[in-house]
Amino acid sequence: MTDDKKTSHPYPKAAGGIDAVLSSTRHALEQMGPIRAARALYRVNQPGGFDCPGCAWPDPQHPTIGEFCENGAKAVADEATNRRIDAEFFAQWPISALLEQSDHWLGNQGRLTQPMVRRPQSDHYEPISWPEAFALIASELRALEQPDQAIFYTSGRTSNEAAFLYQLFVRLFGTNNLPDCSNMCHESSGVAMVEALGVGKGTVSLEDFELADVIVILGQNPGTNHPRMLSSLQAAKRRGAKIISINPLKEAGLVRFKHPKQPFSSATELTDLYLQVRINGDVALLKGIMRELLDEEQRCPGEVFDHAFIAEHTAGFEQFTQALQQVKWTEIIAQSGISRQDIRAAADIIGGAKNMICCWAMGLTQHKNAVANIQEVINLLLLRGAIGRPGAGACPVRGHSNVQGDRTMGIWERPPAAFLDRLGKTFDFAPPREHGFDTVEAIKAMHHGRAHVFLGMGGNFLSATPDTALVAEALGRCRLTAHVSTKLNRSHLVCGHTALILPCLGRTETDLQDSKPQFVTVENSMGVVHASRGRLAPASEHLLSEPAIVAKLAMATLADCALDWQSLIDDYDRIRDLIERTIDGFEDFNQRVRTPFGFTLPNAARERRFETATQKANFTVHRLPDDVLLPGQLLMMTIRSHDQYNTTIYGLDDRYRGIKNARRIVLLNPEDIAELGFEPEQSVDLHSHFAGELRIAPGFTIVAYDMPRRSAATYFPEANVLVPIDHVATRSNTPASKSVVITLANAR
Ligand SMILES: Nc1nc2c(c(=O)[nH]1)N[C@H]1C(S)=C(S)[C@@H](COP(=O)(O)OP(=O)(O)OC[C@H]3O[C@@H](n4cnc5c(=O)[nH]c(N)nc54)[C@H](O)[C@@H]3O)O[C@H]1N2
Ligand SMILES: Nc1nc2c(c(=O)[nH]1)N[C@H]1C(S)=C(S)[C@@H](COP(=O)(O)OP(=O)(O)OC[C@H]3O[C@@H](n4cnc5c(=O)[nH]c(N)nc54)[C@H](O)[C@@H]3O)O[C@H]1N2
Ligand SMILES: [Mo]
Repeated sequence: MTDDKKTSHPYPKAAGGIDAVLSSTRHALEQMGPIRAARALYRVNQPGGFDCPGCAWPDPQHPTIGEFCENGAKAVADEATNRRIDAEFFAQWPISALLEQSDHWLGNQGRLTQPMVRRPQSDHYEPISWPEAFALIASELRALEQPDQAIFYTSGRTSNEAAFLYQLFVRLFGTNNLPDCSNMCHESSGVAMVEALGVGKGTVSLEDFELADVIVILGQNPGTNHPRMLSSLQAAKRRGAKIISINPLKEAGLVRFKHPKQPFSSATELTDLYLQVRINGDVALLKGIMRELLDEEQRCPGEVFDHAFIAEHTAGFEQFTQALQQVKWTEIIAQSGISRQDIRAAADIIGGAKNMICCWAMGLTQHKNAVANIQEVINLLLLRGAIGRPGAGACPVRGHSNVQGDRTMGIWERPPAAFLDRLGKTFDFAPPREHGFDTVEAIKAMHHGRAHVFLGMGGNFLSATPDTALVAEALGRCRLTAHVSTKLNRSHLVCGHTALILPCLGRTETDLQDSKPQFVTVENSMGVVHASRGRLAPASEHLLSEPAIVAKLAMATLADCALDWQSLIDDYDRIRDLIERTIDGFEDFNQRVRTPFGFTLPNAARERRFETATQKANFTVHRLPDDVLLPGQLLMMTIRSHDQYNTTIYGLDDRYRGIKNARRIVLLNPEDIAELGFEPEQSVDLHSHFAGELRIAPGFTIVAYDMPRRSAATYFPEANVLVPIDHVATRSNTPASKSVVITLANAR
């Protein structure tokens, strides 16, 4: 085999640098051409411009031109592409033939340009007018026996304005069936933090990163998924802060970074202590670190724990420390895979630092015991009094650019009663009180014939959810599936009886309503709400904005609704006025959001007010997880490559991991490969084992990789067929897609 054909290559010495600049330029030019590329990228994350559709990492208050990253540029290029899909494309391509194509190919065909319908039994999408499309959805919705038989999914790019109208429409229609991508993402963080701190959001701002002395990064790969975060980490390091990275893989972006704006400067070593924890070994590791801190505190009372904070602001400290003393070191070391010496080193760094921030993402949230993972992080922060103090706090790093805002707007299948009370009062109706379906429950409801209509506001429900084959059956049983989308994806190809594609404007595009340009608003990962204005010409004259689609759907569906939906669409300020009347923290919304950097929503925990059951921040006690791997079994995590945005595949490389031109790969420890009797570059089938059920994904190439024993890594969404629908996090119901038990078999 020549070197070029091999999937695995040495990985780069540093993340960022000139390669990042070259890669973003190549994607931008390929998709947009030079003029559109320059126009689009000039406006990203600038006051008066649009919010990057990449991740939810906040923008600095003093942006310089080019305030985006390689992967932000790819996200912009993907939306602002010059390529188009029209009616002729769908006439040429039967749905059955499109299903044979890869996700990469589907996404590369360009922007959707007009509404399309797939009639029952047909193998083709054909054009449909907007009024007919709305009438069709309305008639299917009105034909349901109960509103709870419809499902209204949301992905996290939807603006605050669209999200607010959408949840209002859905609740006026009569259901709380509002599952969203958050159910698969940071739901575990929300559940864990609400119980422990009284807020479901992070407690830090970007300025806190300028004051932190130690930053702990768990289960997150910012070099790929939040590249702008590396600038904050670099600045922190240059000030002398320490970084501890906790991750089974040695992610290049956590090791070394070269700022792409200074590609010829020297690289910064980011991580001081890299702990290659076993998959799902975090509870054990965190307990180990806290145990060391406790021992040190007992040796030097008052030196390690923040007793004033603990006494005044927390509950459950005694039970917590008692339980911590019971944990056996042998179990901590076996489960975490980290030596006592390294655990001690982490405790020394943490104990010696005044201000600590803990950041985390999917490596903690997508496990059976995800809520426990996050609550152990909170326990650690509480011991050090590291909540509600400058330079310290909890930082769950969100994914989609407005996933946090969508929740604030009420996209939530379990809305708090107080939210429904206010909504009912503002709009003079009785909102449904029963909790709706989350993502996993929605799949089961469709599969069992308890839900018959699926509407997706963005996203790619089929490919993003676990157990792909089962979800395909579930969607196939619906009377209607309809997707509001910018780009073609696999969810459009697995149709209900009737299926609709409703193409919408993207964030980069001008949104004219009643001949006036509108802007929308978004909330980033740190609770800052700001405006986003698209400036590019829309991909097609037939596109509608998301708020307009929701309003027209509401007008078609809700016969006796007194609300003047059209006037809301004519001027989005009117939507914002209604948000202000319904949701706390949005006082003078229209005025404050017009300031260059927007405004920050209140966050009680940041002010050391804990709106929990005890009115204190709660320590929580968790058992060690009881994962048992039988001989030959491995624990598999499904992760993102550098060339994808969730289910959108930009390319086939994973540069920071040295992978070229391959996505159906499985990363394994070299010793496991040998012990199991396989070889690198060999093709294998992956078998997933859960509760006596077997799921198979054929044809994965083995790649030897520096990672803990008995662990495996594959890419999402290719490996989603292996994630069992019932394998979910306790209490948050998030699919446990980072702990799937697999075995390897010779490829059939
Ligand atoms: N370019 C780009 N940007 C994105 C996205 C994208 O797909 N592409 N997606 C967006 C979205 S929606 C989200 S939610 C975020 C996701 O951002 P991340 O959470 O960074 O994404 P994942 O690839 O799922 O990475 C999880 C990381 O956790 C590690 N990990 C897995 N299991 C464990 C474990 O048990 N313990 C520990 N300590 N670590 C573990 C993996 O090795 C990996 O480094 O990124 C957002 N930004
Ligand atoms: N196995 C496994 N599964 C996972 C994960 C994992 O780590 N492992 N991660 C989970 C996570 S964290 C998340 S957030 C979910 C993501 O789940 P989703 O949010 O459902 O998926 P995306 O791939 O982000 O959705 C992409 C589609 O959104 C549409 N789109 C893009 N921009 C816009 C827009 O502005 N408006 C509208 N209306 N549509 C738009 C395009 O048509 C595109 O095809 O996946 C989850 N699934
Ligand atoms: Mo996410």
